[in-house]
Amino acid sequence: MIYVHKPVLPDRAILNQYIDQIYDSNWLTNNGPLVKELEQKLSAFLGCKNVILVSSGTSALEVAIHAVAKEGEIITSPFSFAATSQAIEFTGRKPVFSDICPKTFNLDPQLIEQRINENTAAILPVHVYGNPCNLNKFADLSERFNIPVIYDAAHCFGIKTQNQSVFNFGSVSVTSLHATKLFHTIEGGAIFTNDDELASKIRKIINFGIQLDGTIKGPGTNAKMNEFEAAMGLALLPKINEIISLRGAIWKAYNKKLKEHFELQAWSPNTTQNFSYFPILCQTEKELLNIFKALEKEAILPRRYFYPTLNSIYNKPALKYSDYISRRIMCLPIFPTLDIKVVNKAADIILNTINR
Ligand code: T4K
Repeated sequence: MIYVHKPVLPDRAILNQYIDQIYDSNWLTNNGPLVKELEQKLSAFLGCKNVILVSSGTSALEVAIHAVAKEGEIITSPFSFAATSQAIEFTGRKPVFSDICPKTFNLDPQLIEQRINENTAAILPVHVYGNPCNLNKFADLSERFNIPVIYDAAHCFGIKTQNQSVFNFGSVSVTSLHATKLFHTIEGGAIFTNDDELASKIRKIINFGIQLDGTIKGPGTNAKMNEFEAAMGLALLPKINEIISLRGAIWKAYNKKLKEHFELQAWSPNTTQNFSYFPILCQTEKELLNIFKALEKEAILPRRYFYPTLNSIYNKPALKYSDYISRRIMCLPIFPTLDIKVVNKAADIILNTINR
């Protein structure tokens, strides 16, 4: 089976060196030495001031919401993975959906203002497939209405825009370090902020709300990353440039064959790519289903990221462009060890199926 992703595993000898350290120290979790080392290395590699490692991308979202958003409504995108709106609901806030731009697939900032009211607690845009949102427009909204922007940057590891990491934007940014991501810690996530005071608050929230003097102040949870997860990240980090370049070769092979036949995502200017996804926009949902069937026969399994749209979870009416894109979008397999022959075969099956 050729799945949409295949997790990268690090060199065993390098991983073993880190596992040996865990056995020597007998320190398994609670802000251990390997978590600290990985935070420092990620801060240097990404160029981000404060990197706080946590147990998942979802817990990163939940903690970020608790840290910066009052109770109330959070305006977000219906075109995302379930974690985005689930984190809003799980923290007791109400998701309010706004439509996306049909070219970038990101929340359209022009439509946000009409949804802002006195109950608005935050805006939570998603950089879909790693494509940065219109950062200047969201910064402007944040400043004018004095509401925080929490970026769901789950797909963005290594992306640079405006000459710096996309994680540096917003009141706070979060990413996923799940096994299916280009850089991972098996399960895991990270929170990024330039604000030292906020970083210190977040560090307390992820550790039950325990303060420096030992008193406990809510909100608090257990969202800590453990040492084995950090070991995986430390062993993988030296391979990151190779991982991105192998993905890039696959992305380019798909692009060469398919770009004339499908509409592709419009990428933000002055922005690098990490080649996490290769989404194609089919002309109709029927065409998408036909392609799925044809690929499945050859054991190639793309995914409908993201279908259905998140507003359907809450029985909210569909939004025009989110619904349009969600019904037609398909993400093709892309991972570093994917054979280019399989990529070409998948592209040929697709082209034969659409017959245009
Ligand atoms: N925000 C956004 C925008 C997100 O996309 C995500 C997660 C989050 C927040 C939350 O972050 P986390 O809490 O997950 O850190 C997968 C990932 O599990 C999920 O992390 C990711 N987004 C989402 C887009 O994709 P599924 O339900 O598609 O996972 P699954 O198990 O079907 O895996 C995808 C494919 O990968 C499978 O077809 C087979 C392959 N696979 C998977 C695993 C776990 C392997 O070959 N080996 C493996 O170990 O969600």
